[in-house]
Amino acid sequence: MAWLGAELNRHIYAYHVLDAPTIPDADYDRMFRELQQLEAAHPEAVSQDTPTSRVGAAPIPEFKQVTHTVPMLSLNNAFSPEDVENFDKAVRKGLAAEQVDYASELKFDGLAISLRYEDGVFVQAATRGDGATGEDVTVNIRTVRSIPLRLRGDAVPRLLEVRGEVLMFKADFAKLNARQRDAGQKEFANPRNAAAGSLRQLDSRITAARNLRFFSYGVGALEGADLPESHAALLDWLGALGLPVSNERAVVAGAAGMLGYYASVGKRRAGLPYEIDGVVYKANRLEYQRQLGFVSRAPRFAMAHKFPAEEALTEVQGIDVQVGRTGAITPVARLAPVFVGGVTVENATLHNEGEVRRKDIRIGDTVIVRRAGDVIPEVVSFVPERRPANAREFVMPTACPVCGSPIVRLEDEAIARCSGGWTHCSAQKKGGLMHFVSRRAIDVEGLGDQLIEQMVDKGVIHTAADLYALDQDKLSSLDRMAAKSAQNVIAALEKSKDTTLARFIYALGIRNVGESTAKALAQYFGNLDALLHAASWEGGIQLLEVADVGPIVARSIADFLTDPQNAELVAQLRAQLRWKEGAHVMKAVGALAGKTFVLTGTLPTLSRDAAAALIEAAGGKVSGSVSKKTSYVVAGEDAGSKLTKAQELGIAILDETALQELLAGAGAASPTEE
Ligand code: JCF
Repeated sequence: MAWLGAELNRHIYAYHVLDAPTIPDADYDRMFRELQQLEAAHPEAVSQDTPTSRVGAAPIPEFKQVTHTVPMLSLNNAFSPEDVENFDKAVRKGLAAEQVDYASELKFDGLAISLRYEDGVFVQAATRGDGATGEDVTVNIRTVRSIPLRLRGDAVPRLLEVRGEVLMFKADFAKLNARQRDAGQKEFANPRNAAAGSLRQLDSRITAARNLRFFSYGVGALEGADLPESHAALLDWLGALGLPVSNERAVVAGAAGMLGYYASVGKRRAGLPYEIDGVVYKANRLEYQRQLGFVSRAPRFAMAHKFPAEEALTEVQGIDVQVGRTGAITPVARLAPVFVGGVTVENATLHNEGEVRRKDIRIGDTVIVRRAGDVIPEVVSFVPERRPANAREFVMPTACPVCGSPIVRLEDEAIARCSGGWTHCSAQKKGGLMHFVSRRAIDVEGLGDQLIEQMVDKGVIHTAADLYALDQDKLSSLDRMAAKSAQNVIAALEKSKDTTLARFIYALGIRNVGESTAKALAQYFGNLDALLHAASWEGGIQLLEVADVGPIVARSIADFLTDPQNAELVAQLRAQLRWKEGAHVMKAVGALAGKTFVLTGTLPTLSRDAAAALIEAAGGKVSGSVSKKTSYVVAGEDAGSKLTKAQELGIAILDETALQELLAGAGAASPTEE
């Protein structure tokens, strides 16, 4: 039992703290079950740090209160560079020091807890509560796999209280909400609430299913060991004891160093796997921390520098729909202006009709609006207590508010679309043009949204090709268009003619074709004709050869490029624009590389060309005649002499099913999937 427990704890540490799994899940599960059986038979010998205690336990009636031996502090907040400079000034004054080094770390947006280890064994966990007393969440915290049940190493202190933050990663939050949704249960507004809701479960088996994480950031009570010299060394020490410590930290010099750290974290904030609401600075030397001491409930030696809040409350004054460049109809909440994520927000997306119903957002509701990074603001949820009696439900229009065409929604698609198309619907026309000229597409500098709107409304342009027919005369008929500005627009259009195939493909605004797919297509086909040819042949099956192009994307490309109006536009544009064309080289990479196939007879579902395309997509070659070099002959109904020859030469013969199996094994994209 002791051996199994120690082994399992070692694997848990490797997996959850080091992120480096050491055994297959199945082996782990087998050992785990064996330990559970032994413990059931020998309850007197169950170890205090047994990994089986991590699955949670039967519900408890209530949480007990815990009095913290060393109070859990809060931090003073800084919101501006001046606040940080004043903090540094006060610290230097307090220490009579020229310059001070600060340990800088992330301020995780979770819940503060305190973990108690006696002789290296985890014995208690408590929430922060009011800082003096919290709640006993020991059984719940046991389920957090990255928290060690026994500290590592020989020199463990007699008593150690570790302070840190429990949180939920963004990906786990998204998965949890998807599960809640499927189960018809309430979704959480953000990862912080999800973490809090998961930790404060009287039934710890629920906590066990939620994948909470933990990062340590400090120490409370300590006996039987000396603290290191600095905060940075303290965190290293906690890491060496087997506790999770974030490595997103730095020691920086003075106010300039702190502001530099703040800016660098701010840039990476959206890409971090968890949410943070700021950064924390602490005078790095613990001796300095002792000298500086505390004011009321917060330390003088530390400061939290907050990022602008990403969520705020405001009122929904109306819900309209917007028509995107692909005709997508998006419900948009019109909001009472609110400052969130560093800007004033008046509109927030509700994504689609299903989302409005699911979140049950009504006109008149008070809602949580979220603006994270540069992502468009969205409505997260409404506040039930503040719903007025006259709150009105949103009604999805049946006709496009811009062109009046019917709004259609395909089965299985969340998005409703205007059926007018860009030729009919000026919203789509404008959206398509704005996308075409945008910086990452054809890049026409200084041709703004308002100008495009005006030109479409006045009928000066209809398509992207019309842009290149603009002249001084046509432009000067527009409002706010001085001769100089008109010249600038013409010069920018001229300059934009030198482009790349990838930019051109992206600029077309084909549904599901973003920048990276456009690049992959340009790279694979090398020239426009090869792409057009692939798109027009067998429903675009050849497009599947391009990495990352699946059946849905291939269908969008084929539909777009074979539409007569789009084809004409492409022809007009290629006459205006210039890019370097390359050869279309078929590369023989993939699991069937080096294998030669011969097709004969009629296959039950695949045309000969489609079968050949699939084989080539997996790197194989298709040849017309059977020889000793042939790897496989694929034979269908009415196969003739090629089949006979293959039988004579003893070459492997496949039917369509066997071919499909071979392709599936080769990981080739199959058009019958999805
Ligand atoms: O990550 C945090 N939310 C965090 C909170 C980090 C810290 O270093 C803290 C804290 C709260 C109090 N330090 C103290 C003293």
